[in-house]
Amino acid sequence: MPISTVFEGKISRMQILDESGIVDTALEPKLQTEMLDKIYRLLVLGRVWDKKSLALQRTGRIYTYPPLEGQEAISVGATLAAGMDDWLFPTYREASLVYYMRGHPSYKSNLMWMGLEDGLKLDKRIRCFPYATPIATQLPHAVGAAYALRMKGEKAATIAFCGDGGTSEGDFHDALNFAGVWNAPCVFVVSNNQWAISVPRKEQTKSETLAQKAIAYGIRGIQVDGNDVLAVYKAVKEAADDARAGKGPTLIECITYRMGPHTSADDPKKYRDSDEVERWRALDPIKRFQVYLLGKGIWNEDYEKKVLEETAAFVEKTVQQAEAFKPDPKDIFRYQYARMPKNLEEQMEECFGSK
Ligand SMILES: Cc1ncc(C[n+]2csc(CCOP(=O)(O)OP(=O)(O)O)c2C)c(N)n1
Ligand SMILES: [Mg+2]
Repeated sequence: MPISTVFEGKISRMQILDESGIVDTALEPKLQTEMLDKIYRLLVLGRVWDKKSLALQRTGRIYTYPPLEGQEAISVGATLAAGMDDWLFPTYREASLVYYMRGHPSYKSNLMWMGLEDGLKLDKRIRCFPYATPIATQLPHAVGAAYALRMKGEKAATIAFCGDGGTSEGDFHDALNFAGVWNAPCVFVVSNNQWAISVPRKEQTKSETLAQKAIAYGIRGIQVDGNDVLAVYKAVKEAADDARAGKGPTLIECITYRMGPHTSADDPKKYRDSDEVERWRALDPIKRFQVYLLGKGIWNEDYEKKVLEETAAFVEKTVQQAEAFKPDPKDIFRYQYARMPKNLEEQMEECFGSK
Protein backbone atom coordinates (compact mmCIF):
# COMPACT_ATOMS: atom_id res chain seq x y z
CA MET A 1 0.00 0.00 0.00
CA PRO A 2 1.46 3.40 -0.85
CA ILE A 3 1.60 5.85 2.00
CA SER A 4 -0.83 8.66 1.33
CA THR A 5 -1.18 12.15 2.76
CA VAL A 6 -4.31 12.31 4.90
CA PHE A 7 -3.95 15.91 5.95
CA GLU A 8 -2.01 19.04 5.06
CA GLY A 9 -2.32 22.38 6.76
CA LYS A 10 -1.20 25.92 6.10
CA ILE A 11 -1.46 29.23 7.91
CA SER A 12 -1.81 32.59 6.21
CA ARG A 13 -0.43 35.85 7.50
CA MET A 14 -2.16 39.18 6.98
CA GLN A 15 -0.66 42.63 7.05
CA ILE A 16 -2.47 45.62 5.56
CA LEU A 17 -0.42 48.53 6.87
CA ASP A 18 3.30 47.86 6.85
CA GLU A 19 5.94 49.18 9.25
CA SER A 20 6.39 52.35 7.22
CA GLY A 21 2.67 53.05 6.92
CA ILE A 22 2.23 51.82 3.34
CA VAL A 23 -1.20 50.33 2.82
CA ASP A 24 -2.28 47.34 0.74
CA THR A 25 -5.27 48.89 -0.99
CA ALA A 26 -6.68 45.50 -2.02
CA LEU A 27 -7.10 44.49 1.63
CA GLU A 28 -7.69 47.93 3.17
CA PRO A 29 -11.04 48.11 5.01
CA LYS A 30 -13.06 51.06 3.72
CA LEU A 31 -13.43 53.11 6.88
CA GLN A 32 -14.90 56.60 7.07
CA THR A 33 -12.85 59.56 8.30
CA GLU A 34 -14.79 59.58 11.59
CA MET A 35 -13.85 55.97 12.26
CA LEU A 36 -10.20 56.56 11.37
CA ASP A 37 -10.11 59.52 13.74
CA LYS A 38 -11.73 57.38 16.44
CA ILE A 39 -9.14 54.62 15.97
CA TYR A 40 -6.27 57.08 16.26
CA ARG A 41 -7.68 58.71 19.37
CA LEU A 42 -8.18 55.31 21.01
CA LEU A 43 -4.63 54.22 20.18
CA VAL A 44 -3.32 57.43 21.71
CA LEU A 45 -5.60 57.09 24.72
CA GLY A 46 -4.29 53.57 25.27
CA ARG A 47 -0.71 54.87 25.24
CA VAL A 48 -1.24 57.97 27.39
CA TRP A 49 -3.48 56.28 29.96
CA ASP A 50 -1.00 53.42 30.17
CA LYS A 51 1.99 55.69 30.84
CA LYS A 52 -0.01 57.59 33.45
CA SER A 53 -1.10 54.36 35.16
CA LEU A 54 2.49 53.14 35.44
CA ALA A 55 3.53 56.53 36.84
CA LEU A 56 0.67 56.37 39.37
CA GLN A 57 1.86 52.96 40.46
CA ARG A 58 5.42 54.25 40.88
CA THR A 59 4.14 56.91 43.25
CA GLY A 60 1.92 54.56 45.24
CA ARG A 61 -1.38 55.85 43.89
CA ILE A 62 -2.36 52.55 42.29
CA TYR A 63 -1.04 49.20 43.49
CA THR A 64 -0.19 47.14 40.48
CA TYR A 65 -0.36 47.64 36.74
CA PRO A 66 0.29 45.51 33.62
CA PRO A 67 1.33 47.90 30.82
CA LEU A 68 -0.15 47.65 27.34
CA GLU A 69 2.45 49.78 25.49
CA GLY A 70 3.09 48.41 22.01
CA GLN A 71 -0.03 46.23 21.93
CA GLU A 72 -2.71 48.93 21.61
CA ALA A 73 -3.65 48.03 18.02
CA ILE A 74 -4.94 44.62 19.11
CA SER A 75 -7.24 45.97 21.83
CA VAL A 76 -8.51 48.79 19.62
CA GLY A 77 -8.85 46.80 16.39
CA ALA A 78 -10.51 43.78 17.97
CA THR A 79 -12.90 45.73 20.18
CA LEU A 80 -14.03 48.00 17.34
CA ALA A 81 -14.53 44.96 15.12
CA ALA A 82 -16.85 43.32 17.65
CA GLY A 83 -20.59 43.90 17.46
CA MET A 84 -22.29 45.45 20.48
CA ASP A 85 -24.17 42.16 21.00
CA ASP A 86 -20.93 40.18 21.16
CA TRP A 87 -19.40 39.37 24.53
CA LEU A 88 -15.75 40.25 25.22
CA PHE A 89 -13.35 38.40 27.52
CA PRO A 90 -10.18 40.49 27.95
CA THR A 91 -7.08 39.63 29.96
CA TYR A 92 -5.62 41.92 32.62
CA ARG A 93 -3.47 43.66 29.98
CA GLU A 94 -6.15 45.03 27.65
CA ALA A 95 -8.95 45.17 30.25
CA SER A 96 -8.93 48.95 30.89
CA LEU A 97 -9.03 49.93 27.23
CA VAL A 98 -11.50 47.24 26.16
CA TYR A 99 -13.92 48.05 28.99
CA TYR A 100 -13.71 51.77 28.29
CA MET A 101 -14.39 51.20 24.59
CA ARG A 102 -17.50 49.20 25.47
CA GLY A 103 -18.88 51.93 27.75
CA HIS A 104 -17.37 51.31 31.20
CA PRO A 105 -16.51 54.67 32.82
CA SER A 106 -12.73 55.14 32.54
CA TYR A 107 -12.22 56.00 36.22
CA LYS A 108 -13.61 52.59 37.15
CA SER A 109 -10.71 50.93 35.38
CA ASN A 110 -8.36 52.99 37.54
CA LEU A 111 -10.32 51.73 40.56
CA MET A 112 -9.56 48.16 39.48
CA TRP A 113 -5.83 48.86 39.72
CA MET A 114 -6.38 50.63 43.04
CA GLY A 115 -7.61 47.28 44.32
CA LEU A 116 -11.27 48.30 44.49
CA GLU A 117 -13.84 45.78 43.36
CA ASP A 118 -16.14 48.64 42.35
CA GLY A 119 -13.96 48.98 39.28
CA LEU A 120 -14.96 45.54 38.03
CA LYS A 121 -18.70 45.97 38.51
CA LEU A 122 -19.44 45.84 34.81
CA ASP A 123 -22.84 46.86 33.53
CA LYS A 124 -24.32 43.82 31.75
CA ARG A 125 -25.16 46.01 28.78
CA ILE A 126 -21.49 46.44 27.87
CA ARG A 127 -21.21 42.67 27.47
CA CYS A 128 -17.77 42.19 28.98
CA PHE A 129 -16.59 39.58 31.44
CA PRO A 130 -14.46 40.63 34.41
CA TYR A 131 -10.86 39.74 33.64
CA ALA A 132 -9.31 36.83 35.55
CA THR A 133 -5.70 36.77 36.76
CA PRO A 134 -5.21 33.00 36.28
CA ILE A 135 -4.15 32.98 32.65
CA ALA A 136 -6.36 31.40 29.96
CA THR A 137 -9.18 30.57 32.37
CA GLN A 138 -11.41 32.99 30.45
CA LEU A 139 -11.16 30.86 27.32
CA PRO A 140 -13.39 27.91 28.36
CA HIS A 141 -15.79 30.51 29.81
CA ALA A 142 -15.91 32.26 26.44
CA VAL A 143 -16.63 29.00 24.64
CA GLY A 144 -19.38 28.12 27.12
CA ALA A 145 -20.84 31.59 26.74
CA ALA A 146 -20.70 31.29 22.94
CA TYR A 147 -22.54 27.97 23.15
CA ALA A 148 -25.12 29.52 25.47
CA LEU A 149 -25.67 32.47 23.10
CA ARG A 150 -26.47 30.07 20.31
CA MET A 151 -28.81 28.02 22.53
CA LYS A 152 -30.64 31.23 23.40
CA GLY A 153 -30.99 32.03 19.72
CA GLU A 154 -28.90 35.19 19.97
CA LYS A 155 -26.97 36.15 16.83
CA ALA A 156 -23.83 37.05 18.74
CA ALA A 157 -20.26 35.84 19.18
CA THR A 158 -17.74 35.85 21.99
CA ILE A 159 -14.28 37.38 21.56
CA ALA A 160 -11.72 35.90 23.95
CA PHE A 161 -8.25 37.39 24.42
CA CYS A 162 -5.18 35.61 25.73
CA GLY A 163 -1.40 35.84 25.58
CA ASP A 164 1.28 33.62 24.02
CA GLY A 165 1.91 32.15 27.46
CA GLY A 166 -1.79 31.41 27.78
CA THR A 167 -1.54 29.05 24.79
CA SER A 168 0.55 26.65 26.90
CA GLU A 169 -2.26 26.27 29.42
CA GLY A 170 -4.59 23.27 29.40
CA ASP A 171 -7.53 25.68 29.40
CA PHE A 172 -6.48 27.01 25.99
CA HIS A 173 -6.57 23.52 24.50
CA ASP A 174 -9.82 22.55 26.23
CA ALA A 175 -11.37 25.73 24.91
CA LEU A 176 -10.23 25.26 21.32
CA ASN A 177 -11.29 21.63 21.35
CA PHE A 178 -14.79 22.34 22.62
CA ALA A 179 -15.15 25.36 20.39
CA GLY A 180 -14.41 23.11 17.42
CA VAL A 181 -16.60 20.21 18.48
CA TRP A 182 -19.53 22.51 19.28
CA ASN A 183 -18.89 24.83 16.34
CA ALA A 184 -19.17 27.58 18.95
CA PRO A 185 -19.43 31.20 17.77
CA CYS A 186 -16.16 32.16 19.41
CA VAL A 187 -13.13 34.16 18.24
CA PHE A 188 -9.81 33.64 20.03
CA VAL A 189 -7.47 36.62 19.83
CA VAL A 190 -3.95 35.72 20.95
CA SER A 191 -1.64 38.66 21.65
CA ASN A 192 1.71 37.05 20.94
CA ASN A 193 3.89 39.71 22.57
CA GLN A 194 6.92 37.35 22.54
CA TRP A 195 7.14 37.03 26.32
CA ALA A 196 5.26 35.39 29.18
CA ILE A 197 6.90 37.34 31.99
CA SER A 198 10.54 36.17 31.55
CA VAL A 199 9.79 33.13 29.37
CA PRO A 200 10.39 33.81 25.65
CA ARG A 201 7.99 32.62 22.99
CA LYS A 202 10.44 29.95 21.75
CA GLU A 203 10.29 28.26 25.14
CA GLN A 204 6.48 28.06 25.05
CA THR A 205 6.19 25.75 22.07
CA LYS A 206 8.10 24.20 19.19
CA SER A 207 5.31 25.18 16.77
CA GLU A 208 6.38 27.74 14.19
CA THR A 209 3.23 29.74 14.75
CA LEU A 210 0.59 29.83 17.46
CA ALA A 211 -2.11 30.15 14.80
CA GLN A 212 -1.40 26.62 13.54
CA LYS A 213 -2.68 25.22 16.83
CA ALA A 214 -6.14 25.84 15.36
CA ILE A 215 -5.48 23.16 12.75
CA ALA A 216 -5.29 20.37 15.33
CA TYR A 217 -8.73 21.34 16.60
CA GLY A 218 -10.30 21.59 13.17
CA ILE A 219 -10.91 25.31 13.34
CA ARG A 220 -9.69 28.24 11.24
CA GLY A 221 -6.41 29.87 12.22
CA ILE A 222 -4.72 32.99 10.89
CA GLN A 223 -1.70 35.07 11.82
CA VAL A 224 -1.89 38.85 11.59
CA ASP A 225 0.50 41.69 12.22
CA GLY A 226 -0.74 42.73 15.65
CA ASN A 227 0.86 46.17 15.29
CA ASP A 228 -1.34 46.80 12.27
CA VAL A 229 -4.70 47.99 13.55
CA LEU A 230 -6.34 47.58 10.13
CA ALA A 231 -5.29 43.92 9.87
CA VAL A 232 -6.50 43.13 13.40
CA TYR A 233 -9.79 44.92 12.69
CA LYS A 234 -10.36 43.06 9.43
CA ALA A 235 -9.41 39.63 10.79
CA VAL A 236 -11.58 39.92 13.90
CA LYS A 237 -14.52 41.38 11.97
CA GLU A 238 -14.48 38.56 9.44
CA ALA A 239 -14.07 35.92 12.16
CA ALA A 240 -16.91 37.37 14.25
CA ASP A 241 -19.17 37.63 11.17
CA ASP A 242 -18.39 33.97 10.38
CA ALA A 243 -19.04 32.94 13.99
CA ARG A 244 -22.43 34.67 14.05
CA ALA A 245 -23.29 33.11 10.67
CA GLY A 246 -22.82 29.61 12.13
CA LYS A 247 -19.42 29.00 10.50
CA GLY A 248 -17.68 28.24 13.79
CA PRO A 249 -14.66 29.53 15.68
CA THR A 250 -11.38 31.14 14.55
CA LEU A 251 -8.02 31.51 16.25
CA ILE A 252 -6.22 34.75 15.41
CA GLU A 253 -2.57 35.06 16.38
CA CYS A 254 -1.55 38.71 16.54
CA ILE A 255 2.20 39.27 16.40
CA THR A 256 3.25 42.10 18.66
CA TYR A 257 5.68 43.02 21.42
CA ARG A 258 5.36 44.00 25.05
CA MET A 259 7.43 47.21 25.14
CA GLY A 260 7.24 47.66 28.91
CA PRO A 261 7.61 45.42 31.94
CA HIS A 262 5.26 42.49 32.46
CA THR A 263 3.72 44.38 35.35
CA SER A 264 4.85 47.20 37.57
CA ALA A 265 6.57 44.51 39.71
CA ASP A 266 8.84 43.31 36.89
CA ASP A 267 12.25 44.43 35.57
CA PRO A 268 12.59 43.17 31.97
CA LYS A 269 16.25 44.31 31.75
CA LYS A 270 17.04 41.18 33.75
CA TYR A 271 16.00 38.82 30.95
CA ARG A 272 15.99 40.62 27.56
CA ASP A 273 18.35 43.02 25.81
CA SER A 274 17.50 46.55 24.88
CA ASP A 275 18.40 45.92 21.19
CA GLU A 276 15.37 43.68 20.91
CA VAL A 277 13.15 46.34 22.45
CA GLU A 278 14.50 49.01 20.10
CA ARG A 279 13.97 46.77 17.06
CA TRP A 280 10.33 46.47 17.97
CA ARG A 281 10.01 50.19 18.70
CA ALA A 282 10.50 50.74 14.96
CA LEU A 283 7.38 48.63 14.36
CA ASP A 284 5.22 50.79 16.61
CA PRO A 285 1.48 50.53 15.84
CA ILE A 286 0.73 54.22 16.42
CA LYS A 287 3.55 55.64 14.28
CA ARG A 288 2.51 53.71 11.20
CA PHE A 289 -1.14 54.69 11.66
CA GLN A 290 -0.03 58.33 11.82
CA VAL A 291 1.62 57.93 8.41
CA TYR A 292 -1.54 56.31 7.08
CA LEU A 293 -3.67 59.20 8.38
CA LEU A 294 -1.21 61.71 6.94
CA GLY A 295 -1.81 60.13 3.53
CA LYS A 296 -5.57 60.43 4.07
CA GLY A 297 -5.23 64.14 4.87
CA ILE A 298 -6.37 63.61 8.48
CA TRP A 299 -3.11 63.78 10.41
CA ASN A 300 -0.99 66.92 10.73
CA GLU A 301 0.88 68.58 13.57
CA ASP A 302 -2.10 70.63 14.76
CA TYR A 303 -4.27 67.52 14.78
CA GLU A 304 -1.61 65.66 16.77
CA LYS A 305 -1.36 68.50 19.29
CA LYS A 306 -5.14 68.62 19.70
CA VAL A 307 -5.47 64.84 20.15
CA LEU A 308 -2.64 64.77 22.72
CA GLU A 309 -4.07 67.70 24.70
CA GLU A 310 -7.60 66.31 24.75
CA THR A 311 -6.34 62.84 25.68
CA ALA A 312 -4.15 64.15 28.51
CA ALA A 313 -7.09 66.16 29.91
CA PHE A 314 -9.32 63.09 29.74
CA VAL A 315 -6.76 60.94 31.55
CA GLU A 316 -6.27 63.62 34.24
CA LYS A 317 -10.03 63.78 34.81
CA THR A 318 -10.13 59.97 35.01
CA VAL A 319 -7.47 60.00 37.74
CA GLN A 320 -9.24 62.74 39.68
CA GLN A 321 -12.56 60.88 39.55
CA ALA A 322 -10.94 57.63 40.67
CA GLU A 323 -9.09 59.29 43.54
CA ALA A 324 -12.25 61.09 44.71
CA PHE A 325 -14.13 57.79 44.87
CA LYS A 326 -15.05 56.65 48.37
CA PRO A 327 -15.47 52.87 48.60
CA ASP A 328 -18.05 51.48 51.02
CA PRO A 329 -16.11 49.40 53.60
CA LYS A 330 -19.21 47.23 54.08
CA ASP A 331 -18.43 45.75 50.66
CA ILE A 332 -15.74 43.65 52.34
CA PHE A 333 -18.59 41.73 53.98
CA ARG A 334 -21.06 41.97 51.12
CA TYR A 335 -18.72 40.41 48.54
CA GLN A 336 -18.13 37.13 50.35
CA TYR A 337 -21.38 35.30 49.55
CA ALA A 338 -24.40 35.73 47.28
CA ARG A 339 -26.53 35.65 50.45
CA MET A 340 -24.74 36.76 53.60
CA PRO A 341 -24.57 34.07 56.32
CA LYS A 342 -25.73 34.96 59.82
CA ASN A 343 -22.26 35.05 61.39
CA LEU A 344 -21.03 37.60 58.82
CA GLU A 345 -24.17 39.66 59.31
CA GLU A 346 -23.43 39.77 63.03
CA GLN A 347 -19.81 40.74 62.45
CA MET A 348 -20.82 43.47 60.07
CA GLU A 349 -23.28 44.84 62.61
CA GLU A 350 -20.61 44.74 65.28
CA CYS A 351 -18.20 46.64 63.02
CA PHE A 352 -20.52 49.30 61.68
CA GLY A 353 -23.40 49.34 64.16
CA SER A 354 -25.81 48.57 61.31
CA LYS A 355 -26.21 46.22 58.33
C1 LIG B 1 -2.72 29.69 35.72
C2 LIG B 1 -1.65 30.70 35.97
N1 LIG B 1 -0.37 30.33 36.02
C3 LIG B 1 0.60 31.25 36.24
C4 LIG B 1 0.26 32.56 36.42
C5 LIG B 1 1.35 33.61 36.65
N2 LIG B 1 1.39 34.45 35.47
C6 LIG B 1 0.80 35.66 35.44
S1 LIG B 1 0.94 36.39 33.95
C7 LIG B 1 1.87 35.13 33.35
C8 LIG B 1 2.41 35.18 31.95
C9 LIG B 1 1.35 35.32 30.94
O1 LIG B 1 1.94 35.49 29.70
P1 LIG B 1 1.09 35.67 28.41
O2 LIG B 1 -0.05 34.72 28.39
O3 LIG B 1 2.01 35.66 27.27
O4 LIG B 1 0.43 37.12 28.60
P2 LIG B 1 1.16 38.52 28.75
O5 LIG B 1 1.37 38.75 30.22
O6 LIG B 1 2.42 38.47 27.99
O7 LIG B 1 0.19 39.51 28.21
C10 LIG B 1 2.02 34.12 34.29
C11 LIG B 1 2.77 32.88 34.08
C12 LIG B 1 -1.11 32.92 36.36
N3 LIG B 1 -1.52 34.15 36.50
N4 LIG B 1 -2.03 31.96 36.14
MG1 LIG C 1 2.93 37.23 26.35
